[in-house]
Amino acid sequence: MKFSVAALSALAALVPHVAGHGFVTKVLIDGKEYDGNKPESSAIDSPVRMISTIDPVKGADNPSMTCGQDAQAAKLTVPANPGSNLQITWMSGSGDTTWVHNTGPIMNYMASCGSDDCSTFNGSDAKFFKIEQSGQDSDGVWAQAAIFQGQPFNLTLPKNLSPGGYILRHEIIALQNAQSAGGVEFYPSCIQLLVGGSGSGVPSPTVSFPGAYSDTDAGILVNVYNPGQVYQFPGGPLSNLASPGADSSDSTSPAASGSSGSSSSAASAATSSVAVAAASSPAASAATSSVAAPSASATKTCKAKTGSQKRMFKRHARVASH
Ligand SMILES: *[C@@H]1O[C@H](CO)[C@@H](O)[C@H](O)[C@H]1NC(C)=O
Ligand SMILES: *[C@@H]1O[C@H](CO)[C@@H](O)[C@H](O)[C@H]1NC(C)=O
Ligand SMILES: [Cu+2]
Repeated sequence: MKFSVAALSALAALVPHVAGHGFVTKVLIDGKEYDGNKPESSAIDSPVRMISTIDPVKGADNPSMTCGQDAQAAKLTVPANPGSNLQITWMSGSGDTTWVHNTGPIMNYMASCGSDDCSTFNGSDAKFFKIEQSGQDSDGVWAQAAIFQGQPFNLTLPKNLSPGGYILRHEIIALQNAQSAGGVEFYPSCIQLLVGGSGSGVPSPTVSFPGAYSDTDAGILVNVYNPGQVYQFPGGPLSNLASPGADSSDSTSPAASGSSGSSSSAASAATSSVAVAAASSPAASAATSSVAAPSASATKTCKAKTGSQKRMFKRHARVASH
């Protein structure tokens, strides 16, 4: 394993770093599509708060942990309902390259904007409640690997949300360098939603960003390449409003702890689509096995000769590069 990590790092040094991060380029809400805001351009009519750079947020105490790098309120707050289905697409570079990281969790939080429609709401005062978390399946493949393959992330809003304005804080954490202090990469992105319906849920517990994470949390300063470890999600437990099944490979709940990394039944349901998608094409399944652990198989994938595997190899090298 030492050998293959070193080999990947050496290969990664050949690849430019600049395309290595990214942003939310698109969100579908019950089938209605909205473009994201491209960093460093003029704000468009979008519900996605605009960030200033595709680079990751560094440091759990960084004010940009709220909604991403220097995030500005979005022009739109768009309709949604309790139980709405969202598809969130991440891209890298200037929005033309598939997301380049495959290691680490995806988590989703919401916060009420109070009497505000979110258009001026400052998320640093918000009380966020966790509605979903996705980790690894029983083979160690992270939910993020599907984003790496170009799939959107699918999210169902809680069924008992009270009506009103909400910020959805959707977050990818990239852990490929998280074994070193400060190596973790945070990618929060906020989407402004006006939730209708007649729900009555009062969320609990709630957390703040920054505040919910610490740089030394077990899920933030972590060597994900340690075999057999159970990932500990940061940010506390799922809130009472989270849907059943919103907890993918939860390692923090008593039921799942001590289960040596295997998923709960809800977790298998939540991540099975990843495995199915991976199995459906040889290129994808090569990618998945290469991302599960940087082992001998990853090195083999990198040496493979087909076009798609070569492309995967290039991306894989970038993944390891930062
Ligand atoms: C939000 O509030 C924080 C803390 O008061 C402040 O530092 C930050 O600049 C505010 N953000 C915006 C976008 O107004
Ligand atoms: C999300 O749903 C879409 C549409 O059904 C599907 O194509 C995609 O693979 C799903 N994403 C994941 C990560 O399962
Ligand atoms: Cu990156």
